[in-house]
Amino acid sequence: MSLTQILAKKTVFVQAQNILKTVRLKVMITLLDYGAGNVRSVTNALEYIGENVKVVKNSEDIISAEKLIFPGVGNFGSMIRILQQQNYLAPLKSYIQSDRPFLGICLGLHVLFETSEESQNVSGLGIFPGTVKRFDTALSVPHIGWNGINIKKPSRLFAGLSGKEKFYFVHSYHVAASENEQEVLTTSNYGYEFVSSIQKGNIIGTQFHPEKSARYGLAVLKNFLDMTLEKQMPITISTDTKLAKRIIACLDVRSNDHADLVVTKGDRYDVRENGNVRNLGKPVELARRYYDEGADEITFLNITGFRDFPLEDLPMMEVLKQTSLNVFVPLTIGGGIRKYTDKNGCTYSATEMAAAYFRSGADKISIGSEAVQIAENYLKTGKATGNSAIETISDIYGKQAVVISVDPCRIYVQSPDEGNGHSVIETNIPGPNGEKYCWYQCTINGGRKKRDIDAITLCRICEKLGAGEILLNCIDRDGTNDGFDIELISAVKSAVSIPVIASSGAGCAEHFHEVFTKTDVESALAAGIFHRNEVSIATVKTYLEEKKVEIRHTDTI
Ligand code: 1PR
Repeated sequence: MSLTQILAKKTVFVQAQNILKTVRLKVMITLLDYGAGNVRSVTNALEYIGENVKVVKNSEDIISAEKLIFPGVGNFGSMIRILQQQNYLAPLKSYIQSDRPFLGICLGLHVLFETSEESQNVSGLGIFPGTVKRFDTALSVPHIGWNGINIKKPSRLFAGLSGKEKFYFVHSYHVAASENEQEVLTTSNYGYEFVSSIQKGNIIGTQFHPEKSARYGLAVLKNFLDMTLEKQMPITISTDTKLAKRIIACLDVRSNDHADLVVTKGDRYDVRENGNVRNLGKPVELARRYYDEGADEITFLNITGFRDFPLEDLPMMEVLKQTSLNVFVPLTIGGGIRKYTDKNGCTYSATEMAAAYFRSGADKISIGSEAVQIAENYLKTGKATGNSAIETISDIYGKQAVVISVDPCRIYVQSPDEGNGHSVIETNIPGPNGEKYCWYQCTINGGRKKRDIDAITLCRICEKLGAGEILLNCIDRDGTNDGFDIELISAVKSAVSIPVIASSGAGCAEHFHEVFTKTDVESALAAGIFHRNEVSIATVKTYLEEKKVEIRHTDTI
């Protein structure tokens, strides 16, 4: 055999060996889905980084898994109950006890503990001793948004990162930093220090959602899967992390007169110009653009959802599915979430509609018109029914998944007595007849119908029923570029203890600074200025940073 032939044979042999190695290394990632919440995000994130995903269909899939990820959402007690019903609990425990690679996300971290204050008398897996606790802070709960990490121990999880990155958190319960100190990888601060990731052998839990933490989150997922990585310490070791103020891009979506689904934008909710629905772009493309530009969250509002039936609105579901394929920040969807009877007499609950949105890639749903009707019923009887859309959806998916979208407008009055029992505020923006007082009237069906309930009362009732966040629009300011209605936002923010998203009226970066310094809102949303390319998300963030407002930097990897 000639030297050339020997070399050629050797090359083929080495190539074959490499192929074999790749096949052997390419382990299928098993994903534990127990039916509540958005496993689609995790699947999308894993597939985006080139992994093959298998979703658990029976207990055998857990037993035979080589790498298991458990993205838990919702309520601790109902998670354990469902795991038990599906015969997943014992196989999960024995998988973890065998020390094969496991990543538990959020509730998937909580399950590793003995108990949780969220559901007394329900036992977790007890891999770590201790009880998961409810946040006990004057800050808004749930803790929602992008927060940093304090590195406590070297690990492969944060290899290649600087330690200054922020990750997306959404939770009301946490693991105390004082427990299991040996195993704590990172802590974060929200009122006080809590555990944001933990590791014992190959068992890892993160309180934050890597699948929703943009490119740095994807890097964490990759690091978890790469068992060949050495333990590393990121360069920066911070000691106190800060929650960033979120900048949210909102896409009002509806069909135009040619039946194309378009992003539109109104002036005080009127989306037509010369009789035609304004067309500002395609939903999936715009969402992707805002993700790249650093949006901390993206909201889709199906603005004609009140008259359509969302379960038949397949294009809207498709928008979510397509967007979630490569947008790795939280996605909220609203519009038409209510009980509905179709033309064949079949009735669908609001929870079924929400479930369809979650399955299509939504992390949160927003309820508008239906929330007003739920609150009106509550006011009539003074009692929660236990079966309203707010209660049922938050019960299954967790309160953090339920946003209430409020569409109020100002009603001026000469004195507080003229408010007919509504929450009247004194205003610095006098009414047309010099009125110094106003209240904020709720509307439904995209501002078309006014209701006899004020925005402050609505938000209080919705919080009581289990809502996790308020999206506070303002019809008077919508599309005007005049700035947020600071008086409305301050009044609502001080009436509730859940996070509030300020919306409507942003016209320049200074307006974001104003709303973050004059009120305590956690986030601000805008539509028109972003769609019309008048101000970019990056410009807003740079301005806020110069003014010392905490923001999340757009990832550079
Ligand atoms: O009532 O549960 O079916 O939900 C319908 C949803 O659609 C509600 O959240 C409602 O706010 C929204 N909606 C309905 N009609 C309109 C409309 O404009 N005709 N859009 C509409 C409301 C308000 C904002 C907007 C901000 C920021 N859009 O979300 O994006 O005001 O705008 P800006 O920065 O340009 O000022 P349901």
